[in-house]
Amino acid sequence: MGEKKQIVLSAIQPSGSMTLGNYLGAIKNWVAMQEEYFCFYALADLHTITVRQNPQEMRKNILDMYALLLACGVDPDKSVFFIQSHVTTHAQLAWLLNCYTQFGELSRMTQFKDKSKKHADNINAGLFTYPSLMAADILLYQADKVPVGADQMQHLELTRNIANRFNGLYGNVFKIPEGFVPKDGARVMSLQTPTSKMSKSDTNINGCVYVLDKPEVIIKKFKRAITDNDAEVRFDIENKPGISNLMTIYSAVTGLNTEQIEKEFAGKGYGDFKASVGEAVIEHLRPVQEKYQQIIKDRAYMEETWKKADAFAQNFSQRTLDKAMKKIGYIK
Ligand code: ATP
Ligand code: LTN
Repeated sequence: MGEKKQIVLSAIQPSGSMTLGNYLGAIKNWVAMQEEYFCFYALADLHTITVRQNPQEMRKNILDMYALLLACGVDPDKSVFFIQSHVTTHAQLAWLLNCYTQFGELSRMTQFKDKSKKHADNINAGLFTYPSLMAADILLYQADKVPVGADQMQHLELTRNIANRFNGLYGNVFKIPEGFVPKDGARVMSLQTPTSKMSKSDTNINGCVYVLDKPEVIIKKFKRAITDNDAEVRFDIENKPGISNLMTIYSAVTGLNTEQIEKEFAGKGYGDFKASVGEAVIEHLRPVQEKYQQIIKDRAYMEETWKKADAFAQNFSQRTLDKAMKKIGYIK
């Protein structure tokens, strides 16, 4: 771990089972970035309770997600892969940043508006201030780059605004981070409503392919994917959102570009195309699924891994928290 490497931070919520969207839009990129950057990756389990969770399921989701990320290739020898709730500085800095974040800014967040509609019976304060906790996650580690799916760019802009505001008042406390959206597969849409993103907390599970879905389930979901009536495999997000989404997925798992895919399926029906996408996804996920089955059985290894990472993260982030508190006027 070279000293001069740029710092990367990203996180994923254990709010359900990892989707193909999370994997292609975010996690594949986490794995790739480990070679070049000093990476902090977190399981954002504090964020998860902004939507009500069942305790037993939550424990299972945390363990599953931790094991699955290791299976995807997050490497504890290269990166600091920790659990957010185990590192006390996150909640602490989030409180401070709440007082430097405006009501109006938070009200404009698309995710807040979407989730308020989805969970109209529980529009809690945490759901509203979710972005200041996310800002704390990032700013604590003086991150240079934050790899996220396209849906998170708005939160990243807000993080930069909060950091600039704080630095404007107190001098250089926080590094101003840059969002980083991968070129391929950046936004995977639901197979059932291809105009909204594939999301692990979605209630329509047919729209969502999970990384741990069995092959027969994956094929079935792709065969049922919503398309259109003009029977031509052509990329056109506006008029053919379903087919374009399938092409995005196919491209991400095969490495073929749009033109090559259009050529491969010229004159063929949607049935053939959907089956090919399903098969390619199954092959792509097979090694990840196999590795997951090994890791999830080894609780001792997982625990040892996160304890080491938690301690490193605590120590590293404490320096930023101490500095911010001192600047604000707290005494030791
Ligand atoms: P939830 O439904 O609980 O909000 P989510 O599936 O939206 O969860 P997050 O844990 O919020 O996922 O996000 C993890 C990472 O995956 C983020 O970087 C996010 O941008 C990315 N991501 C989520 N959904 C997609 C998608 N459909 N396409 C591409 N990237 C995605
Ligand atoms: N809100 C993020 C998850 C997340 C995150 C972060 C991402 C929590 N903290 C810090 C990047 C950096 C999401 O992807 N929905």
